[in-house]
Amino acid sequence: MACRLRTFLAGSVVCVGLGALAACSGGGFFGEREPWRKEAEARCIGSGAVREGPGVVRISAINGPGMCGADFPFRVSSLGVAAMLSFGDELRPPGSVVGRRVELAGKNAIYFVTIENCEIHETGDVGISANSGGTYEGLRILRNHIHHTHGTGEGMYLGCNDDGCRVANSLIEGNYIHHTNSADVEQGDGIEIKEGSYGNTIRDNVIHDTTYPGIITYSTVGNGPPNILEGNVIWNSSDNTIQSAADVIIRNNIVLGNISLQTHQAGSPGNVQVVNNTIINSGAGIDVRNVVGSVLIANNAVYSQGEAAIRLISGNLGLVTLAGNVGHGGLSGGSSGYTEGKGIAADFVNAHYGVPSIDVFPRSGSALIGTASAANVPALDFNGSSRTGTNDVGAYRYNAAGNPGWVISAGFKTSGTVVRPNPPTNLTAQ
Ligand SMILES: [Ca+2]
Repeated sequence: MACRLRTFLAGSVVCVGLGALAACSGGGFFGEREPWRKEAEARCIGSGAVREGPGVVRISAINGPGMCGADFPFRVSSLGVAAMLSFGDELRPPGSVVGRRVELAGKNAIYFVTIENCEIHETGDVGISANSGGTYEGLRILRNHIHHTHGTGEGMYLGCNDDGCRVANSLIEGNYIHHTNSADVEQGDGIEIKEGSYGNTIRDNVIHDTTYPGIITYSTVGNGPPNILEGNVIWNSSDNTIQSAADVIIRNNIVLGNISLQTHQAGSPGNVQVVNNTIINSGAGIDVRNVVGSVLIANNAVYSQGEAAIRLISGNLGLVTLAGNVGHGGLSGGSSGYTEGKGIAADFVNAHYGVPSIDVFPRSGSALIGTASAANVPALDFNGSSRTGTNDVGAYRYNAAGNPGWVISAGFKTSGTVVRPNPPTNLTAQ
């Protein structure tokens, strides 16, 4: 599969100018692209900030209102530069992906960059990073294969510590990330969404064999809407499998490990929803510490071999709502919203406390079928199937004919039965 990196005038100087002018225009929705944008693009190209060449070629105009369209978009495709990949203030062609990382670097801001179908491995540091600019908005990191990182070793490192920069309204979808746990890796998170980042959707990624968490998110610190983690599969993390501080929706994931809600940097659990996940672990399935705001834990299938399935440990536990959870191991720190199931063998087609091969689709007669809290059932399930008219616990909507979707395996998650709506693209950066 060809490695494709596409950028629509990602130079920060240009985009900051566009953003500022968009704000001055009143922020309304435009059905057609405003003429001044074409003029601004032409001025940018005329300034020499963007240079065409063998690896940077002009492609057809992209129709779309506001900042979504581009009259002079470029495709960046050439490989072989000795330095790390870098986009930003200077638009440069990408370097070799093998042995080097992809870095999105800009002093001020980067918007609407797509990194798609790349294989990134044997890196000396993280696989893909976006942590030296101001705000990165509208990134699309799709179907990349990232593995065997080194150094700090994260598969993706998106944003900065303590809201020093942030990734916003971006889509991280369908990537396969594994073995960020080499002996020389210092951290090795699968996907790390740093503090202050907001409005990102991280979905349908397959992540396994990580040193630090498979997916970790921090607080948005009030910058924008929560991040959404959905439809991901994660196993074999040496740390928490999913860890979040605050401002997150975690739904329809299959977690062969645990979910931990806990304080990190400025964030503590609040504005959190953990809904319709399937969690199977030798230890506790869900741990909740230092609660400071609303936490909803609903309709999860949580099977723990040796501990409580759900542990409410510390903070203002009066702010935690539990409803419709089913599992094994019991509930600690709460009194309702959890029911003991029939056991891992009776409730799933073919599950065990371990790694794939595993099939956590509900078995006929499962305690998961029809027992969810109806008020908290999401629109879709792990496969992207509609849950309308159903009421099942865990990541899957039950189907008597069996799992209609992808079988969990060490590889890319192939598409479900419907295409989920993408995050908004008609965005105006401030
Ligand atoms: Ca890290």
